[in-house]
Amino acid sequence: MSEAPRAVRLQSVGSTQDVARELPIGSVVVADHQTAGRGRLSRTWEAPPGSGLNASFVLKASPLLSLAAGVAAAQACGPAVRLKWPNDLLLGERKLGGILIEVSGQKAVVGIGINLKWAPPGAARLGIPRDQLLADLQRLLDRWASAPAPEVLTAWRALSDIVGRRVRVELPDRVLEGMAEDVDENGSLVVDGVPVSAGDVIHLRT
Ligand code: BT5
Repeated sequence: MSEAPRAVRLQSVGSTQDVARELPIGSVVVADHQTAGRGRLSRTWEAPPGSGLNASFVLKASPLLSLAAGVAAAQACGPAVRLKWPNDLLLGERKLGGILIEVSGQKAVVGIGINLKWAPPGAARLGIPRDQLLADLQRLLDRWASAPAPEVLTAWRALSDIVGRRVRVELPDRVLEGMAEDVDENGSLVVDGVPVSAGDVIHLRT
């Protein structure tokens, strides 16, 4: 018999990702504060206690989950929020939130951080109640994680303004500059015909 999903609320934790990793698919972990919140590539996610949403959702791994999670998070935040590949949430060109996906086997732990009452200098925040955002996020993640790939790609393209722009992509081992042509069915960004699966994008002015 498979284990039942859990909803865990914590006051303080190192990272919600590490608690969620041990739980079955369908579980969610939310914390008021993370003492070691993390971003991608060993970077730090900063948020004072009670200042934002720190949540990790355990979902079934799938190739387009990263884009599906981005669409769900952007829609949960409201119509002004846009996506920057791979998965920054932007409000007025400033970073409002981020998504970290860690996969092990069949399981993907989707960590979402969104600034609500506080944001670091240069970043954005959204003045909405955390629990309402969490409920919307949960509903939209379920919907988009099981949506057909063409629908996810269409929704992601509509929420991002990257396609058709010149970009510089900082890859772990090199820098690539060119035209962002599309996102493909693996969630990769296609730059001058080359699919890129991990990196940071800087939009260049034309
Ligand atoms: C991300 O990484 O944007 C993914 C962040 C995911 C955080 C969630 S919270 C729940 C779950 N548990 C965790 O431990 N993590 C997840 P990345 O694209 O690597 O961006 C990290 C960079 O964003 C940092 O190096 C800072 O420059 C910047 N940053 C840090 N905290 C921020 C904040 N609160 N708002 C805006 N930018 C921030």
